[in-house]
Amino acid sequence: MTAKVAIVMGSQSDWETMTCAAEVLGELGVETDVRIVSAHRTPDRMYEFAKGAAAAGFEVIIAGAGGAAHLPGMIAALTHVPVLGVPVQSQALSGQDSLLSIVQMPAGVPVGTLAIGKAGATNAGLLAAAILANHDAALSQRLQDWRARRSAAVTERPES
Ligand code: RP5
Repeated sequence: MTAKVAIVMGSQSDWETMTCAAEVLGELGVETDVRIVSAHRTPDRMYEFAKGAAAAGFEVIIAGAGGAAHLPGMIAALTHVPVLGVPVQSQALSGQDSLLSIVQMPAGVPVGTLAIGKAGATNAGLLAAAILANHDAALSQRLQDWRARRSAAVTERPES
């Protein structure tokens, strides 16, 4: 089976964040293809990946980057495969730069932008699973079970 979800990131340093997307998708039994693809350091690799994404069978691309985070937008410009952008928390501006770089796409080239950091990466994974679940009943059930377990884990009152 080939992976339907690609997780790409601009740098090895983004993996600490982006591993959260891979982790939750793993829990849901969704295979991922994880790569480092930098828009400014490996632009040819980025172009080749994005142009070939649909033919490679990817149905969702999760792209994480920090700082002047143009990777998700550039990938979205090169493919019609839906792109979920994860703003990685930068040191200089705590990820606000990443967030604004990713979220402010001009009309016509959408990037579904998540929260800054690990919460965003986890939610990108969950959204990717939900998208695939639209045509995968078994995955849909696993996702619903996952959510039900999370709800069941919340106690009614705080434990002392
Ligand atoms: C961006 O610059 C990457 O996405 C990363 O978040 C940030 C810092 O990269 P490194 O200097 O750690 O390689 O391209």
